[in-house]
Amino acid sequence: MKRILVTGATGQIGSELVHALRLRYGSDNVVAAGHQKAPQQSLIEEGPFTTLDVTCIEAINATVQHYRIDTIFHLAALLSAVSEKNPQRAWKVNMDGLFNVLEVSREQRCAVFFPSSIGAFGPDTPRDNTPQDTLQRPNTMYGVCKVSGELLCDYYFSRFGVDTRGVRYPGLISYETPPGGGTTDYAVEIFYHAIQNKSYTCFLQQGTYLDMMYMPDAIRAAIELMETDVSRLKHRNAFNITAMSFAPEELAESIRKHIPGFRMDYNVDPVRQAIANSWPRHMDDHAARTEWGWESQFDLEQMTAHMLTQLTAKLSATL
Ligand code: AKB
Repeated sequence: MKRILVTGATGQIGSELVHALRLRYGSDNVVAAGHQKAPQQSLIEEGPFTTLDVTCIEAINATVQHYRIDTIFHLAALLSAVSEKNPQRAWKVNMDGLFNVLEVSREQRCAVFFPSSIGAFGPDTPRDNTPQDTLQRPNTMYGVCKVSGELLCDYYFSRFGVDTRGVRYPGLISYETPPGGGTTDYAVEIFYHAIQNKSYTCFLQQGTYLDMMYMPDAIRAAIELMETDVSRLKHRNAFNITAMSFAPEELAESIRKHIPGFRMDYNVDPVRQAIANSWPRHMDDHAARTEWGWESQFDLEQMTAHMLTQLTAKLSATL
């Protein structure tokens, strides 16, 4: 990786991945690309930023040629709840976007990182210790796009030799950029509400266990996988990775250790609850551990403490 393009750079993962890649590979060598959302000041100040619509293959091609890109982290996508509201648009952005990136990468010989998700699984998948290779019949448009994306990445490697790699991310928790329209967003929102109001109304019901990860682990996973000597990889795409699994009431309890008066009640959103009910409770990530040494660093308590400290400073609040 010498010259890197990050699509979806203004999003939850992108904004932090760009920063980490720039520290590692040099600011001028990492091009941040966003589309509709206004870019954070730091994205523009730190290095090159461009506007890029991933549904336009000519625009991707021009960007890759202009900046002499050799690696694309393709993050531009709609999240699960938003995709359910507008499945047609989700297909266009999530699938056409990926297809365009892979086509340009085939022609321009770029490596590609594609983030799949726990959303690539469905109600028939074993929900506990979800195996790396198992039944995948998702019943959401987001999931259909993710599982198709995993297959498409495998295909572009086996058919055209494109160096595609990727992970299945769990719900991601971060304080820099809020997620927009996911099913696991409650695990981020809760921190803002805990700090600002000492109470939160959760849209998933008690007992909804889902895999989760703190953003520093997620960023490290993407970079480590792309830097791994490829001869170590048996799988290339869609590695299960996880760091913790908890239900909303356990996250609330963890926050209460720092904010004793914190209250949580529930107003369940049936759409997001149905999506969550079709996802794994806890994935088996031993393939990632053995093939490229994946290891998480933040558990629930460490993540909660770090989130509260960072977000309190960001919001200029006191606990
Ligand atoms: C979402 O909730 O849509 C995402 C995901 C788990 O892929 N955070």
